[in-house]
Amino acid sequence: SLIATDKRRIIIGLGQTGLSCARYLKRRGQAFAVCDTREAPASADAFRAEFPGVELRLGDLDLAWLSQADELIISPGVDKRHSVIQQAVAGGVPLLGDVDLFCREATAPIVAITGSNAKSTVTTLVGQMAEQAGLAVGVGGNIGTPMLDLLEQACDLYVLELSSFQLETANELKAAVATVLNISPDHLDRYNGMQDYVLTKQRIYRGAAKVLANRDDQLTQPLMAQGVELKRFGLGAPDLKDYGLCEHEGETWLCQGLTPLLPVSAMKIRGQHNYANALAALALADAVDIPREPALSALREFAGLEHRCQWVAEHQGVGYFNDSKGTNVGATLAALEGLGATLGEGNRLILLAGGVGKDQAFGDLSAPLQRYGRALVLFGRDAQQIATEVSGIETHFADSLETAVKAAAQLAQPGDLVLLSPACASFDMFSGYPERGRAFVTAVEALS
Ligand code: UMA
Ligand code: ADP
Repeated sequence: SLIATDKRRIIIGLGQTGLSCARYLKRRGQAFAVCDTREAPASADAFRAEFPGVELRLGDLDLAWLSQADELIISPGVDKRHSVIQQAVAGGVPLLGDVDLFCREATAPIVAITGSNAKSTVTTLVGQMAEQAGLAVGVGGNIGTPMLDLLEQACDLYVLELSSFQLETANELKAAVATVLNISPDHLDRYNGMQDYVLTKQRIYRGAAKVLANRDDQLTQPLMAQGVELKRFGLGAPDLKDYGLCEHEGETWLCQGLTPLLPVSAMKIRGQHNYANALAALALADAVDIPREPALSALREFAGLEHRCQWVAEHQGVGYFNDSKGTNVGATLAALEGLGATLGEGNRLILLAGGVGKDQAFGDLSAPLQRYGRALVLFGRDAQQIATEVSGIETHFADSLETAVKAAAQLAQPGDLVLLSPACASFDMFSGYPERGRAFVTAVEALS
């Protein structure tokens, strides 16, 4: 139970974040209690075993109990607009999240990364750049490892992926460098419109020493930039100190100002969106003085995150890409546009798609397939529907992902790309997109 001599703290939410907060407070010898709005959260037994004697309240939130706390520490998945939480806050109880707890204690510089898309990719890249430079780097936040767990080991640098949920309660982040990579509509069930969502994302800039914004996305520009060193990245030719793309020796290069740094052909990740991600990562690395050589070396080696337009292998001159995470038409459009634009003269791509179509319309795939496609190979439950709605592309059917890969290998010519980006859920054939992606990799490996 709560000890009167200490601050009375209540952790709201018993998920990964709640558990990391509990471990953090226990390490510091501080008392706390925990609640979760579910009657039986999966981690309750584990919690009772790890924290014997600590009060755990389940089910509806109790206003009187929350109101006598000195601090409420809320998990990102819990909506702060919950009426009981709102009333407790109105009564004067401070509400904070793991970001504030983390920033109070962290002594090493923090690279703070948010955005609607590309967070995990850029976070991973900056982490690998720091590793290549020999730094002890802690990578965490929304990407997976709760950030408070990163405090258990000494670090030279922290790289944090922050969701808008986590940023809602972040007050003074004081990052060494902070970025909003891009903004497009998302999570609008949790915000009062787009402006609210944008302002939440912009909280990442609070107290930052340096800020990185996206030249091509006005909503990422800091609203209050006084006294802050501001850099920008974007796809066009950059201004003096900014990051962008330039033509050099007949090729497209990542560059800073007029200085070419790396030809995009030297990277395994492809597509304009990934060039933007590479530029952002490079700019962030520069901002915390990671040396150029290891940063560029990380860019050369990074093959993309698993299941996200991931380069898998080259077989007989054909590149194979796994975008099993492409579970809707929008994601597959991005993958087609991104990879299509990298095709050489006369080369085409073969798209493997299909599965559970979730009542989507597939006609929008026709235009990029006509522009970039050699063939479409369909599998899974809604293959026939997709074939009916997509036009102007040679179409084949396969009864498994394995036979789809074999068919694609037959159809492909040297220099072509084979892309698994199903535009569908996988549940007719797989346990989820990770299993589907692994099946693709296995089938590609079996080709050689
Ligand atoms: N809970 C309640 N009431 C609610 C909602 C949740 O009591 O109304 C409880 C849940 O039952 C759960 C607990 O709160 O037991 C905590 O859950 P949580 O949803 O806050 O999730 P965590 O397990 O703490 O994981 C969170 C992030 N999840 C969310 O923000 C939803 C993880 O991001 C993150 O990796 C982890 O912290 C470590 O930092 C996941 C995610 O889906 C990957 N993020 C969203 C996204 O990327 O779109 C934002
Ligand atoms: P997040 O962590 O923000 O969800 P990821 O790096 O995991 O982002 O990428 C998720 C998906 O977003 C990828 O499959 C890719 O298709 C798309 N994506 C990646 N980078 C960008 C970008 N710069 N702009 C738009 N979409 C992107």
